[in-house]
This record gives sequence, structure tokens and C-alpha cells, in this order.
Amino acid sequence: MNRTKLFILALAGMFAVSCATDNVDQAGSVSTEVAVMKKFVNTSDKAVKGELIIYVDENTAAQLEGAADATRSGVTALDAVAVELGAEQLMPVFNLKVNAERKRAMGMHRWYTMTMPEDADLEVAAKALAALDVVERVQFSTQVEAPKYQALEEIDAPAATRTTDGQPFNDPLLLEQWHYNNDGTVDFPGAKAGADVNLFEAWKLTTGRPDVVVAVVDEGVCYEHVDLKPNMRANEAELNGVEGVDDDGNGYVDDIYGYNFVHKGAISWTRAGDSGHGTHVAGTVAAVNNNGIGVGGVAGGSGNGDGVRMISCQIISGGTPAGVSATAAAVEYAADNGACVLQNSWGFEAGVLSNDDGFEKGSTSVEATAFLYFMETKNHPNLDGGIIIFAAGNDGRNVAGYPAAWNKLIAVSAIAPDGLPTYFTCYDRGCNVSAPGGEYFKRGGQTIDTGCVVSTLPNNKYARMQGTSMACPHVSGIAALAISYAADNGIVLTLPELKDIIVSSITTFNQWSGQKTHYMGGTINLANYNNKMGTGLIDAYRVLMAVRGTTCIPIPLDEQVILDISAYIGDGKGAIKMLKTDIPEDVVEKLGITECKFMGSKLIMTCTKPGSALVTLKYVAGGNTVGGGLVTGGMEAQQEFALIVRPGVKLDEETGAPLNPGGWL
Ligand SMILES: [Ca+2]
Ligand SMILES: [Ca+2]
Ligand SMILES: [Ca+2]
Repeated sequence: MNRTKLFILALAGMFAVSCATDNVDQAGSVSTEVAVMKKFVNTSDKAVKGELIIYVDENTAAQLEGAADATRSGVTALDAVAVELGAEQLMPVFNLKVNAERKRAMGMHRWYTMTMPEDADLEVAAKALAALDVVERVQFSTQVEAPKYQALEEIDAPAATRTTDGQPFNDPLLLEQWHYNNDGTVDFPGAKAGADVNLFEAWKLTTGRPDVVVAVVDEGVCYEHVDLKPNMRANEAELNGVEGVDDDGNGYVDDIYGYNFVHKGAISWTRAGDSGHGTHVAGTVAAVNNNGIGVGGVAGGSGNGDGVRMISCQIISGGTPAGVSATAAAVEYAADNGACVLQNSWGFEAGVLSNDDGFEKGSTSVEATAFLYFMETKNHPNLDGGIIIFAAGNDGRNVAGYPAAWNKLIAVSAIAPDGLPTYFTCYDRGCNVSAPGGEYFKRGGQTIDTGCVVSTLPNNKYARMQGTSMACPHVSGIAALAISYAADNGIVLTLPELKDIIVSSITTFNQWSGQKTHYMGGTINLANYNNKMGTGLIDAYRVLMAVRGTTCIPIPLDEQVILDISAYIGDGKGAIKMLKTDIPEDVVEKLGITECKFMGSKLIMTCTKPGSALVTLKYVAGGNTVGGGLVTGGMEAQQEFALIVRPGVKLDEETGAPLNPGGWL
């Protein structure tokens, strides 16, 4: 290109910008400045160098789409500033090859990424762009934070086994995955039975379905891992296609198991700087169950090819995190390629954003747009949208990081094997629910990792890691189980229903007090966390019961309880009469029921074994007796309940209703 011409255009650009500020009175100057700043979606804090994102007006978007040259819009003012800034490319953020009509309706065709030299002053560039009438918003491309925690060491891959050792499946490391089913024997100070996601009970009802697709937005997932590959969703057209060709015409070349949005190409996990984080997260969501190898995954199936499927949307590669434009494209890709659950163990650095308005500006940031698109995309017949789950963040602050804290997403805080908050977890504002995230501890000066979450690492390896990053995929896996179970039962959930189910199907926490010492040498003040770990600890079995529409009745272990069933069928005023119900023999055996009587509206029961079971209780609707023959009376009615027997459950002495806070932790 001719430098003289460049110079002249640059001058023209400078003139256009300076006109706006110099040739007006003082008040006008301030208001112009304010008008320009109003177009800023965010600040330049942690912005990717050499990149700005702009939202242009409809007319400019149309011209850009028709433009032959990636650096020229054909809109004179924009081109002038582009030249002035030395812009190298002006590329659409979103992919209009798929679902173009819906994307246009959401304004997604108006987002462009302008790339410029790395040393360009982004503040100056952003102001120059925002001063243009045709540019409606300017966003700095905030960088995603790279994973903080790496595995201490790999776990030796245990020998393949075909025995189950009393476990539901034969995966040898399942015995160490306390986070699924904690019997209190895990090597961690104060380890507590029941501090888990109650997964084994849930697995009796569903272990997933291949038509449920979870997108793992993270480092690349090692799709070749023997414990993951059967649950990776392959893009058949690309799998059987030609290398270097976009065989399915979706805008991405060779995207077989997903796509690397940082290095624009194949998913990778072996570059210097890769930590294995994405592979670890994927293993928790859906490592293959019951294959006699390695670990189990929350929605990993039963060993019959029936687990949920995953795709890898890679936004961190070789330690290089993407900015928001590439991340927004990754989220869009997940929606366009079949995912109904979006698993996100990533975020912006703490404090980059401090409230929802800063994040969304009326839902107008590029990533908020992508998330809204995902939520509105229906990829499974039994859920009317897509659900988004985020790690709350590991900064130990009393507020979740962003995007997790956004009120439209589910943010997950992390507990340790002792059922207490981890020292690193974010909590309180913006945190919606908790799950096990694991925690290191110190013994004899050594850091011990047995209290961490066990999952897959690249190259057929396994390791333990800690973090809200590790808690989050438990919830994503459980969301996938919920959708699977809904499908098995012909139930169609709305997105708000599924979100409600997830945050309400929990075990509540005790009131905590005192200090907890952690391996970094510090302490946390437990009282600060009371009722602030979201609603409580997610319970996979209760999630499935809620999908099914079955009420859960918590029952303390080894204690006679008098439950007023009218609290579950009516208003708790005892207005119904229970009929004697025969509890099935297998339920009596499973829960160790030694006593079961019905009196008025009450059920008197003693259970001696922890566990969960379904019972159908009968009652009279309309009077005290069932009508029929010579008797005028009510009709016999019935309702299904899930009895959940746990140690430490506290019930209201009057009504038998579960107390909150209470629970069994
Ligand atoms: Ca493709
Ligand atoms: Ca190809
Ligand atoms: Ca396995």
C-alpha cells in the first residue's frame, strides 16, 4: 500500500476525531466525551493487545458483509480510522454460515473484531472508533484467566479391572472419587460421610444419554484418552472428510471433536503451557463408566456406549488465553453444534468486572450476546434452551468472578471432603450452588492431594486437582443427567425450570463457626460462609426426583420420626387421612425400616440404613373413609415420594418438616 495515501487518510481521520472535541464549547466537549465513553462496553483492564471489538450500525454491517477486502468496510469514516490505526483485519465475530436468520435478529452480524499492531494504544484506538456515528459500541477483548492450579503429580494408572469392589461400576479409581459418594474414609482431615453429590443413588435412575451434548469450554480436551474417547461427539463429516477442508460447511476446518479458538485449528493439549485442565474437567463430566479403566464420570454412561457426549471448545491453548471475541465464537460454536449444556471452568481475573451492568450493559457485551444465543438455542427435544454452568472463581472473595456472577448463569462454589468451604472458593454474591472441588492439605510439611478431585489428564493419565473448576463439571454432569432423565420419562423442561431444579435440589448446610486451617498456612473464618455457599450442596438424586416431580422427604437415621404428610400434600394442617400403605419389601430392606405406622395424617417411621428409595403413599381425598358399596366417602388417592435417609437430618418437632439450616453435613 502507498504510504503517502495512508498518511493523508490518517490526517483525515485525526481531523474527524479532533473536530468533535476542539470546535465546541467546554460543555459540548464534555458531553461529546461522555457520549463517546458511553459506547464503551468495558475497560481496557486485562485486554488482549492488538484487538478491539466493535458493534456497528445495520448499514455498516451490510456494507462490511458485501466488502471484498477484509480491511475495508466501504464506509468512509470507519475506513479512515481503520487506516489511521493501522488495522490489519476487520472480521465478523460470529459465524453467519449457520442459523443466520436468528443471529441477525439478535444483532450478532453487527459484531466485528478489528485487529491492529500489538503496540497500538488501545485506549486511543477505542476512543477514535467510538467517536464514529457508525460504531455503536466498542469493547476491549478482555483476556480469559488461565488455569491457576495444576496437578501435583499423576496417579499411576491402576490396572484394568472387571471387579466392582462393591461399587456401582468397575472403574478402579472410582473408589477414590469421594466427590461422587463420600463414605468418610478419604484421607483428609475431618472427612465427612455424605459430603458428596449423592451420585450413586442417581446412577440407579440414569447415567446419561448419547443425545445430550455437553460443550467443554476450556483448554483442549484430549479426545484420544481411552477413558474419554467413546464419549466424545465426533463430527462425522469431518471425521470421514478431507484434511484442510470444511467438509460440513459449518465455517470451521477439520472440527472433528471441537475447535481450537486460540490457534484457529485442531484441538491441542501438548503445547508448552498446557496444564491438562480441560481434560480433567471433561473427565468429571463424562469419563466412561464401567469400562474397567480409570475413573467414572458424572454422566459417563453405564459401559454400554450410553454416556452423554462432549465437544471441546478450546479457549486456552499452550497457556495462551483467548480474548472475549474468540470466547464468544466458542460459545456460539457450542450452540451451533448440538450442545445443550455449556461447561465453563474459566473467568476473567477477579475485579475486572464488578457488577452485572458492567458485564452486560443491557445484555450488549459480545460474550453476553453469545451466552444469550446459547440459552435460546434448543439442541435437545427435552429442554427448550441451553443451560450454562460456571465455576464461581478461586480468589476466595465474597463475590463470584465474571462471567460466573451474571444472574443468568449458574455459578458453582467448592466444598472440601470435610463438607466445609474450601479456602479458595468464591462465595456469597453471585454464587448459586456448591459442589465438591477438593482441597490439598499439609501433613509433616508435605502437600497431600487425596482430598482433591480425581479425573483424567491427557495421554491416558489421571490426576487430582482442586478448584471451583473441579466443582463446576459436577454440576454440568448433573444437568446432563437431568436432561437425560427428562428424556427417558418424556418430560420437557423449560430452561428456567431446569435452573430452578438445580439450585433447589440441595442439601442444606449446618451453621458453621470457628476457623479452618488450610494447606497454604492461613485460616478461613467459617461463620463468614453461613448460607453463602449458594443454596447448598447439590444432590444429584434430588435433581432427578425434581425432574420427575417427586417430593423428597428427608428422614434422620436411627431415630423414630413422626412425619405429617399433609405438609407435603396440603398446608401442613393435618387435613388429610393417610391410608395404611404396604412399603415394598426391597425398600424395607434398603432403608432398614424397623417401624412404619400411619395415624391420621402422620407417618411414624424408623429407618436404620442411609439411602434413598421411592414409595407411593395412599390417602383419602374427601373424608376419613374411602367410599364404596354402602359407604359414602372419599376417593383413594396416592402420591409418590422419595424417602432420603441420612445421618444428622433435623426435622421440625411439630410438623416433621425439614429444618433449614439443618441437613446432614
Ligand atoms: Ca467443519
Ligand atoms: Ca476436513
Ligand atoms: Ca472409566
